[in-house]
Amino acid sequence: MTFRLYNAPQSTCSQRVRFVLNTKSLPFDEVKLNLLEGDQLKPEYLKLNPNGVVPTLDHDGAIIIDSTVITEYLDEISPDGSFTPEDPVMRAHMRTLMHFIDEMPAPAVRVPTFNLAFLPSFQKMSREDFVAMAESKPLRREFMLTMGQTGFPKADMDAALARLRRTYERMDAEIEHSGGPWLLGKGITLADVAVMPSMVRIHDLGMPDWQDLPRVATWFDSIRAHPAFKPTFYHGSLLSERFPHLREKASV
Ligand SMILES: N[C@@H](CCC(=O)N[C@@H](CS)C(=O)NCC(=O)O)C(=O)O
Repeated sequence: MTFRLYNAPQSTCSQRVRFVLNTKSLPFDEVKLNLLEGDQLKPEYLKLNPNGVVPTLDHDGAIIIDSTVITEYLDEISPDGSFTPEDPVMRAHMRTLMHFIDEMPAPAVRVPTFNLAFLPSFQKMSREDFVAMAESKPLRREFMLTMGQTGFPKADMDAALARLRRTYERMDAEIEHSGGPWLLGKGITLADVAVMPSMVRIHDLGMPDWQDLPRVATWFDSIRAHPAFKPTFYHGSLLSERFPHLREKASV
C-alpha cells in the first residue's frame, strides 16, 4: 500500500490529511506544490485534480480528492485508531459538524489569510498577469477577482472574523454538550481534524478570539499536544514561518 500526497506545507486542507496519515502511522511520499507559483494549475496536475487545488491523494494509483473525502477514505481503509464513532447517530453528527466546518470557518479563514499573508505577492504582479492567473483557477476565480490587488475590504474582513467567532461559540456548545475534551466527547473524530487547521491559522495570524471560551482553549491545547501535531506542522507549515512580515503579529 503506497500513498503519495500532493499538497502544500501551509495549506489548511493538506494539514487535515497529513494529520490523519501521521496519526495512523501510514508512510506517505509527499509532493509539495508551490501554490503561489501556480503548480496546482498545471495541466498534468489538473488531470489528477480538476479543481486545481490541493490536496490530492494517490493510493496505489487510485486518485482521491477533497480533504474531507480523503480523511474519511483513510479512516475507512485503515480503521485502526478510528476517527469515526461507531454509533450511526454519532457518525451523522460528526458529518454534520464537518459540513458546518466546510461552510463556515474553512472559507472564512481564507479572507484574513489572503489579505495578511498572500496579498503582497499578488501586488507585485501586473494587472494583466493577476487577472489571467485568477481566471485560470477553476474553483477560486471569483474569490481572487473579488480580492483583487487591493485586498478584501474591511467589511469582508469583519464578516469573516464574525463567522470564525460563531465557529468558536459552536465548538464551545458542542464540547459542553458532549462533555469534551473533543467536539464529540472522549474520542477525537474527523470533525476535530477538520476544524484544527483553521484554528491553527488564526492563532498563527495573531488573532485567536476564544480566550473567553475556556473549553475551546483547552481543546486547542489538546490538539496541539496530540502526537500527530508536530509531524503535521513541520517547519514551513505556519505562515509566520514563511512570511517574515507576519512574524511581528503572530503569537507563539
Ligand atoms: N474543498 C477542497 C478545498 C481545497 C483548497 O481550497 N485548497 C487550497 C489550499 S488549502 C488550494 O489548493 N488553493 C490553491 C488556489 O487557491 O489556487 C478540499 O478540502 O480539499
